[in-house]
Amino acid sequence: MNTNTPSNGKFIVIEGLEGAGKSSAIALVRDFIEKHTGKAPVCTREPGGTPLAEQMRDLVKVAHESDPLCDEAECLLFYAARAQLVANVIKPALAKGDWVLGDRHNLSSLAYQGGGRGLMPLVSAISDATLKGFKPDLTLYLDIEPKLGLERAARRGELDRIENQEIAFFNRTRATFLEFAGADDSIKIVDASQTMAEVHKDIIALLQELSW
Ligand code: Z5A
Repeated sequence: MNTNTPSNGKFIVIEGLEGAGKSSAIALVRDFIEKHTGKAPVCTREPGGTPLAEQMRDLVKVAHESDPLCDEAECLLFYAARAQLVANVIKPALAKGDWVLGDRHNLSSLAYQGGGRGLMPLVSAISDATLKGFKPDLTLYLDIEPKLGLERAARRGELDRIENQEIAFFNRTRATFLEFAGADDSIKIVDASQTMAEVHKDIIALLQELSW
C-alpha cells in the first residue's frame, strides 16, 4: 500500500472461524486504514449492518425450538441480509470514495453454508444472482483449527446456535475457506493460532505489501 491518498474506496473483509480473533484484527485494520487514507472506514458486520439485516441476524443466531431453521432458509437469510447491506451501505460508501471494512462477507456463506452445510450449488447460484460479481478488494482469512477457535470462543461466554454445531461441520467449513483462499489471490491467509502480537504483525505486513 502506498502513502498517496487513494482516489477510490476499497472494500477489505476479515474472515475466519469463531475465536480466530476477528474482533482485534478489525480494530487493527481500522486504525491502519485511518492512518493510510486520513479517514476512518465504514465498518460493517455480517449478517447485519442495516436495520433490516440486523433483524435477520437475530433470526439466524437464535435457536427456534418449535420451528428449527432449515439449512436452505438459513442460507437465504444470510443472502437477504447481505443484499440489503451491499445495496444500502457498502456500494454507496465505495461510490463516495470511502473505504469499507467488513466483519465477514460472501466467503462466509461459501464456507459455512456451501462447505459446512453441503449446499454449494444453492450458495453459488444465489451468490451469482445477488452479488453479480461484486467482491472485496482484499480478504484477510484468519485460519484456525476449529477446536482451538471454539475453545477461545467458549471462554468468552455461551455459544450460539451455529457455534453449537458438531466439530465436523467446522472442519468442512475451514476446508472450504482454505480451498477458496488457495484459488483467489485477493484472499490472504493469516495463521491465527499464533499469539495475538504475531497475528497482528502478519496482518500489517500484508497490508504494507499492497500498492493501493
Ligand atoms: N455465518 C454464516 O454461517 N454464514 C454467513 O454468510 C455469515 C455468517 C456472514 C456470525 O456470528 C455467525 O454467522 C458465525 C458465522 C455465521 N457463526 N458461527 N459459528 P458472530 O458475528 O456473532 O460471531 P463470529 O463472527 O463468529 O465472531 P466471534 O465468535 O466473535 O469470533 P472472533 O471475532 O474471531 O473472535 P474474537 O472475539 O476476536 O476472539 C475470541 C476470543 O479469543 C477473545 O476472548 C479473544 O481475546 C481471544 N483471542 C483472539 N485472538 C487470540 C490469539 N491470537 N491468542 C489467544 N487468544 C485470542
